[in-house]
Amino acid sequence: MILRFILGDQLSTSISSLKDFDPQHDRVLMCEVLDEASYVKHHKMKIAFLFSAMRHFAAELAENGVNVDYVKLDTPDNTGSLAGEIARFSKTHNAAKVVVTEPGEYRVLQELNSLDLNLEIRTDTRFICSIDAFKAWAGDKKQLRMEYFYREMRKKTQILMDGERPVGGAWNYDSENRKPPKDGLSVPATYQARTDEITQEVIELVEHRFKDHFGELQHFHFAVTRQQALYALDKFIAERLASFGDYQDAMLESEPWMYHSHLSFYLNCGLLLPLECAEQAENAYRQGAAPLNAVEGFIRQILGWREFVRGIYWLKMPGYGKENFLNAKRKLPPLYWGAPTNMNCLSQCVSETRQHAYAHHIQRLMVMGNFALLAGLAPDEVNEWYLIVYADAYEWVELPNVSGMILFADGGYLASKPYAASGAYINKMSNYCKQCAYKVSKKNGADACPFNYLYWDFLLRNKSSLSNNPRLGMPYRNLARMTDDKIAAIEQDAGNFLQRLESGEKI
Ligand code: FAD
Ligand code: DLZ
Ligand code: SF4
Repeated sequence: MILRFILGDQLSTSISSLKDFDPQHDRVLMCEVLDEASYVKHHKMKIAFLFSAMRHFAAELAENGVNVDYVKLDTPDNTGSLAGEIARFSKTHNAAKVVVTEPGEYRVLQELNSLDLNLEIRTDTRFICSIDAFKAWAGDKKQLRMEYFYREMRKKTQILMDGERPVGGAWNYDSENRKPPKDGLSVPATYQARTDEITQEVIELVEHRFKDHFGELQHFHFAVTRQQALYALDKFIAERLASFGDYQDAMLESEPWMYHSHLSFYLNCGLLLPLECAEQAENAYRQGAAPLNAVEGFIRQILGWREFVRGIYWLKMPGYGKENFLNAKRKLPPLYWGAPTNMNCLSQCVSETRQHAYAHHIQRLMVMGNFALLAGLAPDEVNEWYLIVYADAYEWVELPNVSGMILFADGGYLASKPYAASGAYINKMSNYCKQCAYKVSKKNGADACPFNYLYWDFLLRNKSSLSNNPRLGMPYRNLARMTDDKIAAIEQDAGNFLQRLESGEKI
């Protein structure tokens, strides 16, 4: 018999490890293990979501006549590790072979490879670009650019293409996107799944076993079955996609979901497939239900960014997590865990993250990420935070976004310049500044928005590493025109602020 091992983020019946499954002889193994639930202290909602989705998936396989061994966290014989459970069940069933689809994390791949048994690791065909194909595309390029990779993915999948040409004549309609939020926007409610008995049992387990982990469970509403996830996809296409492009960067107080899709949880654990999401968006465009700028923007996130960061992860591991181009060393301040702060934008984003294990892209990038970059927070601490707090976080997608996109820790391999911005950007794209104790219009002084002086101080501090970057020519020229007094005021405000941050004072 062959033992088919399915990881918690491989909940797709089309997963390659199930190909050629023989229902007469083969068995499936799935396990909840303490090692995976606690190697970082994941958000409570993330654990509950994954355990519930795993239990539902195993039940569906069993209903379809598959012999499944499902190990719950509290099962007495549970060895607590993936390798331990594979070895245990391989022995129990006297398996001739164990078949698994390649995991999403280097750490797990190492663990699988440490097993002393006949193991076959198969390519994860849910991704559009295989790890080898990405390596071949990257070749020995010094810098990789998502835009060119994305065009290849459009050609390969023929999504949003008219033969050889992109639909509408352009590959990218970003210039039509990213409008500030309008007053009185009425954002549709996100999909809310009913909590069934399986989910309720898991919520109680998580409350009991992981009570000291960050996060709340009250608002649990995620889809936990493929059917529910498909419904969430339909709802996004019908109700939000048309405005996705326009409000992609917009942030509003008490509107955590905006016009984003909220599908990353399902895509990353396998309940949805990337290609079907992109195809459904394309159909909406072809039927006139959503404009091209929105549809192309959404498809670019999935065919472009998602595949691109995964390719970079496997290309650059195992060293990627250790890179620290800007030599950032500051510890993660307690405000990331919910300690009170007067900075309203940070406070809003952390509070929504705690409630929902979700924040949309621009909150992750331009608020939490921008602050981490400007304050010089250490990449390993920032990476761990992002891996913990978001229900869609697995290292293959989290690490390149954090080390590459927000912290510029890879020196520009993934992004052509650091996404550093002053308070003016946050003020333009949100209504956070209206309720803030700081004044976004003030550049210096005790009540000035800290993003304003931290932005210039970041450029000054990192001059030797960044001033040659052609995309930073303009800010460095502006800096060169500043008077000595202005520079001294920036350095003094930033120095005071960072000292207070380090001492744990409320900032
Ligand atoms: P939408 O805005 O609706 O986008 C549609 C889909 O596109 C997403 O579901 C996602 O699958 C994909 N996508 C969009 N942007 C990216 C991106 N930059 N990288 C990879 N896929 C993308 N995404 C994760 O899935 N897991 C993470 O751990 C994660 N960590 C991030 C950390 C930082 C610092 C930043 C800046 C981004 C991170 N992202 C991560 C990317 C992005 O923020 C999330 O995918 C998105 O917010 C999920 O919400 P959504 O499904 O509503 O996305
Ligand atoms: C994130 C996670 C958690 C919390 N628990 C489990 C688990 O109990 N069993 C499991 O198979 N996977 C779990 N995962 C996902 C893994 O930690 C890991 O991120 C992925 O399997 C990598 O592909
Ligand atoms: Fe954030 Fe500055 Fe605006 Fe306050 S004023 S919400 S700190 S950007």
